[in-house]
Amino acid sequence: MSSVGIVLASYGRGALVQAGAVALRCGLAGRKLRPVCGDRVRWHHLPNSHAATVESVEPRRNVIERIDARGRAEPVAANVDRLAIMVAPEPAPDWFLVDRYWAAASVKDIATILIVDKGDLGMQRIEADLHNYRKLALPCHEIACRTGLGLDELRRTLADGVTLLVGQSGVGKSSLVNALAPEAAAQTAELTRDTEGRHTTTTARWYRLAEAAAIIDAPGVRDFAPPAHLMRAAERGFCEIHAAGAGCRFHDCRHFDEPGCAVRAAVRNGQIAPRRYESYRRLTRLYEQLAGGR
Ligand SMILES: Nc1nc2c(ncn2[C@@H]2O[C@H](COP(=O)(O)OP(=O)(O)OP(=O)(O)O)[C@@H](O)[C@H]2O)c(=O)[nH]1
Ligand SMILES: [Mg+2]
Ligand SMILES: [Zn+2]
Repeated sequence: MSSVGIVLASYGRGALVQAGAVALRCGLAGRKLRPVCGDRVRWHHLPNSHAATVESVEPRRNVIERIDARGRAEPVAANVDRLAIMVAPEPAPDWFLVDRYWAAASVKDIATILIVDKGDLGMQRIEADLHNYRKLALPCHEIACRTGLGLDELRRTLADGVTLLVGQSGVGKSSLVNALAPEAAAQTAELTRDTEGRHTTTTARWYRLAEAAAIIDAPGVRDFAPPAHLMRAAERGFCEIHAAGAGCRFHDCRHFDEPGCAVRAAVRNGQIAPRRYESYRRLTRLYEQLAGGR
């Protein structure tokens, strides 16, 4: 007899699976099985034993991957409905990281929102960048986990579907998860007893928010980028650059130094924020380096 459960967290040689009301530590039936946080998996109890095993991974609707330093794709979470990128006035935002996350989600047609935490510290320092993202139609939610500001409205936004929460270390992702899902701390405590617990800080975790809603607290990886096979597509993630690119002389213009480039013209006349253009160039160069290094 096997049942289907959701992977709350995955480790090298096992996974924590939501099995009815309990979270169950499971081994993996085969070496090739690679369950990811958010996966639906078939699992069963071994005969005459408390041990449980993941048999198979159900087909995924999508998977969010990042590339590691060597350019290899590494899955972060599966079956995601929404990407929530978190920033705060402190630590100072890495906007390049925000742009890469947004591009990765756009490529996969996953809705993206920006959550701006620590409203109690004041938003002046980052207001200009926030203004630009709002102009690009990226929904921005200003909150403060510490005071509760904006949390009710955010709760309504996250009331259905699975949200993957990403962002730099220290922006407040886990604070938000604890504010939205009060039982999250209990699940955390349980995980620390896992034999492979040393991996938990680098592992995404799935928490239920409501009957039809969940949130995944992801580790604050700095080198996140969409996988290289999505390189051309990633350009589409920079919506304003993609739109302006329709006016370039060459249809395969990279918008670096080609003549008749409408994107660089738009940057010069202020229609495209130079910082966003710089993000685009950095991502493109990163891919070229990775391709050259193979
Ligand atoms: N002033 C202020 N501090 C906050 C707020 N929300 C969270 N913090 C603080 O920010 C710090 C980091 O919060 P975490 O929730 O651990 O950050 P994180 O994004 O989960 O970090 P990693 O797990 O390392 O990726 C903590 O000291 C929190 O108390 C807020 O609204 N205002
Ligand atoms: Mg955290
Ligand atoms: Zn161009």
